[in-house]
Amino acid sequence: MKLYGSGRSRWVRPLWMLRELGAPHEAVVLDRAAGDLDAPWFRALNPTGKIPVLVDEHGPIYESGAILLYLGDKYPDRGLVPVAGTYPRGLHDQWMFTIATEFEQPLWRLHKQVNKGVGGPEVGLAARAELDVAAAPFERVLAQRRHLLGDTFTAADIMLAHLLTWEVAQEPLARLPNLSDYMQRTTARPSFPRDLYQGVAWIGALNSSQTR
Ligand SMILES: N[C@@H](CCC(=O)N[C@@H](CS)C(=O)NCC(=O)O)C(=O)O
Repeated sequence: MKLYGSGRSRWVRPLWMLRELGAPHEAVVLDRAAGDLDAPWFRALNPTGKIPVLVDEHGPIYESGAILLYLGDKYPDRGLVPVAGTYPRGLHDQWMFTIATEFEQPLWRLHKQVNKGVGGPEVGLAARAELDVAAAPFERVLAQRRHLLGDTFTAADIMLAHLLTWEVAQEPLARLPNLSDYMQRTTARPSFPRDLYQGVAWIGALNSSQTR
């Protein structure tokens, strides 16, 4: 399998997943500044021109959440995704979609407003308010569980934890102790692509919580 992406973008999600699975793969680093995402060969893999893209013997697949589910199903014995058709799988996918549609969206808008000037301050204010609402159920659930589904670490945790590593998430995280602890705990896993986070001050900042 080949995984295309770069940096600390959403390709961290499938990279982390592949490492959790112990699945043989080649990580292909693209040069976004050089226009790799616009190259015809890349558009043939993903017409949206975005990373990550996974290519296996069947062909390309994009959308980070879809890649995680695909990989989890491909390696069922590893238990990173519950078996299709079971209630735990329903709950797992419920979290995946909640993360992608409710949590990621305001965070992404906030990132674009703060770091790229997309929209005025009112866009940032609205995104922050939406984010508080979206984070509340996660903060409550993680008061009682180590991971979203309980004791077991799953692909949904990769989706959520990666979002929590974004710079723009750090200010809200300071008010969300359970999510903050969870981010430290999950990114302390040996399979987390820590090599991509050199110099990122908030990763590994709360050493005491990593032992929980
Ligand atoms: N919903 C998609 C979003 C993919 C996405 O927006 N990727 C960004 C990087 S994190 C990208 O490729 N942006 C285009 C660019 O950098 O030009 C997913 O989760 O895979």
